[in-house]
Amino acid sequence: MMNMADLFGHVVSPVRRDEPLCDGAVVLRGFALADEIALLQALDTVVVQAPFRHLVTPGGFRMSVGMTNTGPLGWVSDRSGYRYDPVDPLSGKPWPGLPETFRQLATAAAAHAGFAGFVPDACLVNRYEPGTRLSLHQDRDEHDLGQPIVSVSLGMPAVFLFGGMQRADPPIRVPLAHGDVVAWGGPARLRYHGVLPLKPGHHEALGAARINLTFRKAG
Ligand code: MD6
Ligand code: FE
Repeated sequence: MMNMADLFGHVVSPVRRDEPLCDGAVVLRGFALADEIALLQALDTVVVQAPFRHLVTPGGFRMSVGMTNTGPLGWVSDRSGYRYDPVDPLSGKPWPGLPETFRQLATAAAAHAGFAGFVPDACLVNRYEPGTRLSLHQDRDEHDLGQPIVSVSLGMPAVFLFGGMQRADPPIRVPLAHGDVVAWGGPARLRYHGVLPLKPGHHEALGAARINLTFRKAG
């Protein structure tokens, strides 16, 4: 993270900007930058306990995104379908506990976006390498679709596709960079979305990877 010092050498907060995407969805530019070090440290502790793995879709395709989870519930996919599970199928143990920095960031971002009182019980961690993509989908496996989703981008930049309520609705392209947060809910909650294939590159903190944290209230 680059901290900008003012003329007197005081460190001031990183640039933050709010960019509404539509009714119910907003990009909070740089919202996670102030917590960068703590977030990356907490991420390390999570992936040591629950490493990234490539899940299989119900149709039998290996997802190109590497995934893991932290929090009481984890999103998993296998031949039997999609579900939230309190147990990591790889270890047979509960998912790693939700780091306090993660929870605080998600709650603060949601409140800033107009969703006060958001308390996530699931954090899906996605890992992209150059060439990795995420096809258009809706997030609809959560019980209460009245709860928003908060998404934190770390590492290499990516182009987020933000579509409409039908898969065929043409999506807009939203560039997302390290530290950007997207919060969405309400009328936007079931919009189709995805990620274009990651371009080759490198990020100073994470190398040739993009990490996305999506916080949900799943149960
Ligand atoms: C990603 N994000 O940015 C994938 N879903 O890597 C998502 O699928 C997503 O960013 C629901 C809400 C926000 C998201
Ligand atoms: Fe999604």
